[in-house]
Amino acid sequence: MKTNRRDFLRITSLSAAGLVLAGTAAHRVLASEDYRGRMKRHKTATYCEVCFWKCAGWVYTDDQGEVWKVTGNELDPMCRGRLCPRGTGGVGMYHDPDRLKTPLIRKTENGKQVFREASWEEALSVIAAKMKVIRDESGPESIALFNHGSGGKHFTTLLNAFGSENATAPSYAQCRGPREVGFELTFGKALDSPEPIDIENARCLVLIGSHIGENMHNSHIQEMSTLIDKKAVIITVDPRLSTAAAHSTHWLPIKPATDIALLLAWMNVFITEGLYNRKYVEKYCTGFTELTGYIQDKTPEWASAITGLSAEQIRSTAFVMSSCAPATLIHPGRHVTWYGDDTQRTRCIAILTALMGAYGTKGGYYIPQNLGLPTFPHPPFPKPSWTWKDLITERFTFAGSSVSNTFVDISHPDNRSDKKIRGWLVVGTNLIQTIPDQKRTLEAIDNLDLLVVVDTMPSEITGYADVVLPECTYIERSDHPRITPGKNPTIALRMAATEPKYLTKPASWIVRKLGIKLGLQDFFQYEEFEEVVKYQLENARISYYDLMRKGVHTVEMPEENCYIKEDQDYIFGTPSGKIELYSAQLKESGFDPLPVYTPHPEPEVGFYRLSYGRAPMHTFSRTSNNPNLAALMSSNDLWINPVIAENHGIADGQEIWLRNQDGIVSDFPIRVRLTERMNKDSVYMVHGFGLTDKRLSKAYGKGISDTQLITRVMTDPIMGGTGMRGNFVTFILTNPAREGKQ
Ligand code: MGD
Ligand code: SF4
Repeated sequence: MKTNRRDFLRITSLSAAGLVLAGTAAHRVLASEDYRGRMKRHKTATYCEVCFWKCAGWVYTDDQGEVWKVTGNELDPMCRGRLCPRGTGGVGMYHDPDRLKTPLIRKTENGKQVFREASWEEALSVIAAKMKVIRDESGPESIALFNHGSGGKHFTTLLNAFGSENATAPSYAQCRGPREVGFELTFGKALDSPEPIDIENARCLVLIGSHIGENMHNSHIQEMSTLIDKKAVIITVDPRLSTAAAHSTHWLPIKPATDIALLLAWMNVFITEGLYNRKYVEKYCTGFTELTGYIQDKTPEWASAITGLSAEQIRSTAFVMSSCAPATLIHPGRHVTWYGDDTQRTRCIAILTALMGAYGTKGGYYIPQNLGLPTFPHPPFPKPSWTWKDLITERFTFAGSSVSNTFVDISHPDNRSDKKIRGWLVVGTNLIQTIPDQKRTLEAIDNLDLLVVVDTMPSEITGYADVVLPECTYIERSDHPRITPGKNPTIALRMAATEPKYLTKPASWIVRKLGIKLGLQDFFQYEEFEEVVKYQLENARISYYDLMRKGVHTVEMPEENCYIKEDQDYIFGTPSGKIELYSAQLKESGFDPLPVYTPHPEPEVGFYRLSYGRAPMHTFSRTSNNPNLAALMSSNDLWINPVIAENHGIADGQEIWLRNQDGIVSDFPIRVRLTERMNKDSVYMVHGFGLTDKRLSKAYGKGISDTQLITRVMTDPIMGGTGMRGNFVTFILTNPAREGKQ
């Protein structure tokens, strides 16, 4: 199967075969019927897969199983009965005519690589045979899983049963990882998702480069709008006048890459002006003396020269924050892999939170309550001879989860370690758009013996696969129940609302069939996945049938469990049992025990920092081709400050191309949007566009891919996160294809 050169294959219309099957799913409850009972509407419990907030909802279908709409579930605290525009548009994933429709196998025909249609039986046999060869030659650990979304859990079981624990997801090293480590080091507990932040009770909300409002996380957005209505203080630190900044009481248009200086200066004001919560700090924190000594010279005046903010702005916002404390919530951010010192930046947020006594406190960070469900019985998993942990401890001491880019490294031809990855299972993640430094990812892919991609769409990663497996959408499948920690933890059900379209299958079905072919049938002792769900719920004394009717099961907890009680001897999960302002753990491993501001590279003349973010109607690249959401926003725009545009002779609405500092030219043009909301040293675009597969009929060639231009990665030495904001671009005003680029 290995090819000398792995040509990118566009999935052509040959995959259009297959039937639309009318649904008779057994998990529906009657929603309504007309007065003669002729037209019945049914609803089926689900949770949304359009982003990872996983709001619980209802899929409405008619008697024919045709999907009508998806709505929010009133009982779910993640959405409170209202889905965001993307969630409502989720039915577009089901209806999208461009969906993958049948398994595909790469073959060479007349010296040319093409995909051919295959039956499930053949496709899974090919994969199983290749996995066995890799296992026999190099050990089962040589198979890795890249996953994102609910399919990943099914495939993790398969991988573990096979004898490998090498599973990874981009949500760590390309997203939340640094903040998990920053909080773990300081409070002894990572944050996880959903973040345990008490927005609804905050009196002051501080957003640091956090695009809340553009990045729709349903319940948090709803809570933030309540704060706006209540006229609570909102402080937004962002070089760009983001949606959140536009709704803020204070907007601090900081110079990019200097946030640590601002955060240190805020600490300086808190301590030197005696604004911190003395009682809380004395009772729960260690390292206050070291911190006090350290921040003496980190004055607002010092930070002003670095950040471009006035010393008065820095000082006065510190006073505002302290006047609302402890109900002052500094949002920890979500996509925080920016400049490679991101763990230290989130450590700053954690330290300031501790100084205000805002951890374990109403209006700050609450202590989330959690739930578990019993595991469906299976034999113990075999013990691998090595795992990702062996790689990480050598490289990134504090990584609490696997680092996807490390998996790329040990799959790459330049890997000299005895630990090698030879096969990838890629489930629900478009790695080409997701991991920065596309060239390196493609070199690693070219070096693989097996690449299996499980996706709903012909996303770019499918073009490099040896075998493509079409998964059905979340609307057509049952999955593991969602377990969500919170003030009152919840369990939400997702059951198939209709039959899978075409020849698509759910991940649960795929892993079971593949598992049987690999001789792992003992790990999959069920016929239908619903048996697993029933077992889990019933052994937790939750009625499956009740949950089918309600969709969400909530465990009411006493509110006081979420907050540290006054004078409680609370023991934190750090080695000292205290909040570690000064981190002895970092010091022992050779890192700065207190966060240090380091200047980062600046753009050369004529170049601008490439900044990127989110739009309320899209999630990464997974929604770009969704017919409902593409109708709302079909392409990204390039935000440019009018002064910059004038200097370069660029007009509003003009289409231009970009070239980055390493000479990479964008595949496609992007439309310019002139706006004063943009600072003068950066340009901005929404991530997830500029897709290159022509089968994505609504997304192909629309806008620019930020990832294509992110060739310089600033790796966080503490946990391996890939800082992506150190890339610079300049403008190309005429089509570079005419000059031989394409
Ligand atoms: P997507 O690009 O949306 O995001 O990384 P990814 O999760 O890889 O790719 C999702 C893929 O899942 C698509 O191919 C989609 O078709 C497929 N899919 C959707 N639903 C299903 C399903 O039900 N089953 C299966 N099998 N497949 C499905 C996100 C990651 O990207 C994250 S979390 C962050 S925060 C980073 N953001 C980011 C950025 O802002 N800029 C740049 N340049 N890179 C980034 N990388 C990171
Ligand atoms: Fe779906 Fe929106 Fe909820 Fe995300 S926030 S899970 S897209 S409804």
